[in-house]
Amino acid sequence: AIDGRGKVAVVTGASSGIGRQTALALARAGFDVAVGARRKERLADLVDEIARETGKAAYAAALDVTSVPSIDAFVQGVIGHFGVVHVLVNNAGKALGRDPVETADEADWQEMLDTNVMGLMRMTKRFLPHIVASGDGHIVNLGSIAGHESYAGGSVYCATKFAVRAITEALRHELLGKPVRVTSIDPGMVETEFSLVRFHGDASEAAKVYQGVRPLTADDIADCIVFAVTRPAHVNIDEMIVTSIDQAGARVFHRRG
Ligand code: 8X3
Repeated sequence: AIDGRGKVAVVTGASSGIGRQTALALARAGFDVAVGARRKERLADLVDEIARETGKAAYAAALDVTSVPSIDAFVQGVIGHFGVVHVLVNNAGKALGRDPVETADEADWQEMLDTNVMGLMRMTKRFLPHIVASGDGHIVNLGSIAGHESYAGGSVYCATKFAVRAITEALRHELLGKPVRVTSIDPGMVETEFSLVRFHGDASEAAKVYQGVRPLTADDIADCIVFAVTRPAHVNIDEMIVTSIDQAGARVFHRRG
């Protein structure tokens, strides 16, 4: 494996969950990291942890991927700081609600589309010239098993993750012949704030998602991302679908007791 020394990696949605653990894991693998999230105060603790463990000074800035001015300021800040970007991990994303089409909240639909699709597109578009110019670039999109199979109550969330899969594939075609790899990491159930966010803060609904199963952890997915970005430059990991041993596909779980 090639380590991240001399390379800069950007991680969005880094205040918690998969984004946070990925930033930490990339720093451990030798990357310089730039992290963004809406909850900027939560990034301070991550920056401290990265410094403590790796001696590296991470760059942290506020980022709301649904806001064009916020994206522009973030991109400018990162480029101003490091001058180059090799790896972009498009992690910022969310599910909101698990209601059928008939009763689901349209504002939730809009926010998922804005974050998971438009946010990812805008970040990619702006960083892409820098990633190409790095000479050894990599875009990692966080898809989902929900980008392969839909389920009741998941119409728009699944649509956003099907969209991420389409975007990843299109990018791989567009970037063929350029020094940029494109990977999609597609997890099943991972225990993070994901379900608390999905159920608008309802902790008992969120807990039911993980009841009686051994869910993946954010670290399990961070491992996969680090694996993908530390292969030799000619090796493109196209897609990794990763589930808990207690999950078979998007809808089938093995629950104990
Ligand atoms: C998260 C997986 O199954 O909750 O993307 O849709 S699932």
